[in-house]
Amino acid sequence: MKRTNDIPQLQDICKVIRRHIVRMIGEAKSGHPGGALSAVEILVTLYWDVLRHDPAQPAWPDRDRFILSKGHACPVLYAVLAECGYTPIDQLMTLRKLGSIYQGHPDRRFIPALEASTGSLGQGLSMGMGMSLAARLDGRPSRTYVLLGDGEIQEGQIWEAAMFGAFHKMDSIVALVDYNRIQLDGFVKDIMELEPLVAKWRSFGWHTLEVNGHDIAALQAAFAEAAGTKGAPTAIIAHTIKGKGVSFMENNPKFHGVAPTPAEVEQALKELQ
Ligand SMILES: Cc1ncc(C[n+]2csc(CCOP(=O)(O)OP(=O)(O)O)c2C)c(N)n1
Ligand SMILES: [Mg+2]
Repeated sequence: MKRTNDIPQLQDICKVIRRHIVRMIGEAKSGHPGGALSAVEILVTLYWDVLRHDPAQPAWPDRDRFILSKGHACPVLYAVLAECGYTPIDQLMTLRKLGSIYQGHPDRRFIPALEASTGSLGQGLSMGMGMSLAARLDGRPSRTYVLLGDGEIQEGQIWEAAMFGAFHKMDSIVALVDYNRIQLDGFVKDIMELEPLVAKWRSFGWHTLEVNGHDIAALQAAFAEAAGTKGAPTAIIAHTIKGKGVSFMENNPKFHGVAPTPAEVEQALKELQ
């Protein structure tokens, strides 16, 4: 892979990733397109520009860690890991098939480059805290980034981890909330409202930023600010659109966990030229 901080180049990579996501889930005939598409700019900015990592040495002890706590969105992570060179691109279309390394939720038994097996929502921030604390105790420079869903953070374990992070001054961890405003079968505001969300994270002692999660320059600035923040963890509330990039999936709760039909895949790929 060739790292870059150039926005047009990163946007081109996002398009490649979105095309993989749509094709993979279409081929599998099952999966979660909406929350994979909403997180594309976040993962691409991290993997191509921000994270200290090296696909040639996945076990490098000083690497930064990324945890996809909202594991159901794994097609975005699989496409990113494959494009970075961690895993085979030519197997992406085996998503969710028996024997595939690309299972329906991320599984470290099949992909050692994953930092965590996820999919049972609510656990990723706690795992990230452990990794961050271990890096501190070992005197390593590693930073930890955890991507959470907005529906996911209705879980109590998230707030236990949030308390831990502030109390232990975990300034090497960043919690990202993919604030696409839709959870499994409807809008967050109708199921269990999170607002005032920024005030919640601040009241838990986190340095808290709000960005447009599809604006790569804004994400780069937020990651830089997080890296410069000492004595407190950073939360980045990323406002996103579920299904981003595919007109009929955007902001449509149906595409949380429904695969596109072959005709819908074709239509989506036309839109993602
Ligand atoms: C502990 C747990 N409970 C329930 C589920 C089933 N589940 C999968 S996705 C999802 C909704 C997640 O919504 P959100 O966090 O907003 O994800 P996104 O919108 O980013 O797809 C639920 C309830 C799960 N995976 N884990
Ligand atoms: Mg959501």
